[in-house]
Amino acid sequence: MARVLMTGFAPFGGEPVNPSWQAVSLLGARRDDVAAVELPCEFAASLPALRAAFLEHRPSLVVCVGQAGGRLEVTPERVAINLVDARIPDNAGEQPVDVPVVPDSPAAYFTTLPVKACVAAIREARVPASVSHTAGTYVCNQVFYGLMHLLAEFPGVRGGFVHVPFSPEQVAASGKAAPSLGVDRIAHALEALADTALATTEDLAVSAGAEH
Ligand code: PCA
Repeated sequence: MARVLMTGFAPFGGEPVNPSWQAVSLLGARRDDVAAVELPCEFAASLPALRAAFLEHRPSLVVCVGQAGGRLEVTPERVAINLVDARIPDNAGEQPVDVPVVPDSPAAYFTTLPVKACVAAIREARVPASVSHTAGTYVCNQVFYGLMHLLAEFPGVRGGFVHVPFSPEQVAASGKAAPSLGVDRIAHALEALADTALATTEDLAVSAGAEH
């Protein structure tokens, strides 16, 4: 039984790769206790795939990971909102606007990862990181919300979501001007995050707030 289920996403938005899945699969190959699963970047298919992976592996920790092109750092997310508002179509051509992830459910869920302790551990591993207070309104937020909604049925299982930057290869191949982080560094950060979440239930009492 894998202690940790970690998911990454398929490429989307015209990108040839998704560093979230590249890093997660690297970590899954390195660690026996991590089950790595790729989720489709599709509103309809992503949550059933996550639920099936959860029921197959029965982990005590679930970490879903997605690409946030343009972000500078590895960013554990603090809050998932019950809203989908897609800026671009998903990989199935669907572009839902202003619909809930789960009707008649709470407006938001907080992560159950100790995000501040995770950020401290990732920085300790010499990878830039900070807490994020928005996972957006696209497939990643949907999966994050759906994960926390699912875990509400499984007390004792903790989980959350992490956004990661583009990889240098993606940025170089397209010529876009954007920050990037190597897939190996991202995998290293995810490992530090998972180890910290497994070992720590109490978060650090330090500020990670933001004015905007
Ligand atoms: N990032 C997108 C969806 C899949 C991914 O890797 C997002 O942030 O919603």
